[in-house]
Amino acid sequence: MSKNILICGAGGFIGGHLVNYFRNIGNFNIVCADIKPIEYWFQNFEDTSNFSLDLKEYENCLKVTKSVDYVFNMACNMGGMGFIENNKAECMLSVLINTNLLRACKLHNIKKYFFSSSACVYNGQKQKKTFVDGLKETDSYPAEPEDGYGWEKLFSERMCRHFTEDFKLDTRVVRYHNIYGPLGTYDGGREKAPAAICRKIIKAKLNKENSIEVWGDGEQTRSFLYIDDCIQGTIKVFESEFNEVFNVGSDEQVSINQMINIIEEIAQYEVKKNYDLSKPKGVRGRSSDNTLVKNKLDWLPSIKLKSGLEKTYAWIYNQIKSGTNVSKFSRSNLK
Ligand code: GDC
Repeated sequence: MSKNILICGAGGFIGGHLVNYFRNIGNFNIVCADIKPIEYWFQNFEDTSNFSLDLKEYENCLKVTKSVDYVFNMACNMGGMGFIENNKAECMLSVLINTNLLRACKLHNIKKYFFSSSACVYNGQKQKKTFVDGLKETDSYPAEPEDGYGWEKLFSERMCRHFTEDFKLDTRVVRYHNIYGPLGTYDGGREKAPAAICRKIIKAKLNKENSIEVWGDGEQTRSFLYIDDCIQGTIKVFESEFNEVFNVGSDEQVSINQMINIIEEIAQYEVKKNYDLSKPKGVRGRSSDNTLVKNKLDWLPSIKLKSGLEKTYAWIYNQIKSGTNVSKFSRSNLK
């Protein structure tokens, strides 16, 4: 018997890849929902039921969760540091999406609910050095998450937990650590560092310019997870029997300068870095500790940063060269 799956945020980067994953497996009726008009979804397919609607509204949540077995909530108003640092209220309003989806899932007796949380829930005090120990799942408390976006994610994680405890709704939660790859945002203000740096180096190369702007001093560190690993980790957690929170991230910690060097190598083009210390920088150092996910689920990411960046660079290069840009939709059009 085929299963009915709802993917919220299906027009976004991770959501779009997840829809495609289930299409390739087959035997699923896939319902897709996203606030963006369908023509602006990163990936949209004719063999899925597609809805463009605002999941902050309870009635819309009721509509799309009807007759569904499993729900993936990948929907939120988000972006890289440039977006989340300057749009805290907008980010926090995503609490309505998760809250109303949970209420609708409870009413419709959904079998399992997945919530996509973020490394931004982690306590800022543990991210003050450049190279840091990987963040363990327990490092989110005592709570001092990223202001705005991180607080919403931490609160919504907790809401999932209480829907499980009080209403027996089966939930799964993961904390994504900076997911990157093709078919994601690379300009317009919401892009994260891997896509932004690829775009800047590609443009410099094409326009024969010799420098790029880098936010901060470039010594801040992150770990980046390639989208294929992200989907594998997501499925692993979703299918598991454990309903505690798991990191889905890489522990290959690099400074932004090191990542730039890798992208320069891929591009075969060197640039001078103009460091702008006034731009949003976020935490000083961040990486994922994967002990729990390895021990409990026997899962670790497999794609090295260089290899993921090669694919990402090639996709962005083709987008820029061909003048197409799937990430051109601006949500301000919706207001
Ligand atoms: O935007 P992001 O990838 O988000 O930035 C990583 C680091 O790269 C920051 O210190 C930023 O200042 C630096 N950086 C340097 N140049 C640039 O041109 C640039 N653009 C961008 N965007 N950054 C640049 C993210 C959140 C996400 C998500 C993940 C979870 O924070 O924005 O919403 O939840 O975390 O890990 P980052 O890693 O700080």
